[in-house]
Amino acid sequence: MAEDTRAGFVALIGEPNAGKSTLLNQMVGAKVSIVTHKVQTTRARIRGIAMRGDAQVVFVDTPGIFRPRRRLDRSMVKAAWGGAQDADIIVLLVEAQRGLTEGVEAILDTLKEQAGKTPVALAINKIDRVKAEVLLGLSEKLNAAYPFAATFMISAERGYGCDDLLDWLAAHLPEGPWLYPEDQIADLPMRMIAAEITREKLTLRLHEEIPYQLTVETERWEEKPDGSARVDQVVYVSRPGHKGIVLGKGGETIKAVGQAARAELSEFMGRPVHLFIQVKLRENWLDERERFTEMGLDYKDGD
Ligand SMILES: Nc1nc2c(ncn2[C@@H]2O[C@H](COP(=O)(O)OP(=O)(O)OP(=O)(O)O)[C@@H](O)[C@H]2O)c(=O)[nH]1
Ligand SMILES: [Mg+2]
Repeated sequence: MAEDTRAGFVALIGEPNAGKSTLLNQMVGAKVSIVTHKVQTTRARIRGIAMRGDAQVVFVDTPGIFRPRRRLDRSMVKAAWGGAQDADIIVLLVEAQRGLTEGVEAILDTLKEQAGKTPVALAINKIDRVKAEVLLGLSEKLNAAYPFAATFMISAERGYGCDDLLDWLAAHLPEGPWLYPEDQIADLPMRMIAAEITREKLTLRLHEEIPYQLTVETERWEEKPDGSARVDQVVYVSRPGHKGIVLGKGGETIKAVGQAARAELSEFMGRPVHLFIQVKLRENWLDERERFTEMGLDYKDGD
């Protein structure tokens, strides 16, 4: 074992839609965490692993931090702060065009109480969307509001500034042995990745509150002798009217979702997948402990 290796956890926190999952995927070089243009896409902590020289950087993608209303929302926000607390370094993502919002101020207040000795780096994201002049002022304002250990201007989507950020993180992690095998890129069971991919396709196709009222679970995973896999999933919806909407006219919505999810899952695994999705009404799923456990959330956190 090399003596001068480094390793540790880097928590990505920020408001919903700041680009945390996009950044995790960019750093890992593969799509590990789902991304949509909608807020509150990520529901639990998702680990993605990047190697940089002698350092292993374990990124922890977290749900966006917002003012929670439902049990699920409260569990998500707790999971985000839990990720920050367990991390060696915290990266706060702030959207360049939105700037120092009330939501960001609230996050800074909690960081002041809770970050303790954990260094917090600022990453101003989506710089491709604003003029350069805006960035300097925003960086000054944010640095006046919180003693960040470093500031980076990035585009998680295009990769701008991401190398510098990764270099800095790698250099600031504690010395120690790597935490995962060198070639591992994610720490999430395959059945959960599969469920997340389907939930992404549903979120992209369905409108208004429907994506927030459903969950996807992989119920069965069967390896076939020919190297393919059969995957059975259930979409739970909480309202009687939602089942028909998720299915679509003549089942066309769920069919399109299934095709898109199957294509992505097959590509991720590098082999064929046969995906079967059922839609079930389960009015109380948002109050069921087992559903939270399946998502990787702690039910008690919602109390
Ligand atoms: N233009 C631009 N868009 C970006 C960039 N990074 C992320 N996005 C977009 O911002 C949206 C939200 O990205 P996500 O990565 O899902 O954001 P998130 O912070 O994980 O969101 P939650 O999981 O809901 O908290 C998506 O449409 C991304 O494509 C960027 O650097 N530039
Ligand atoms: Mg996310």
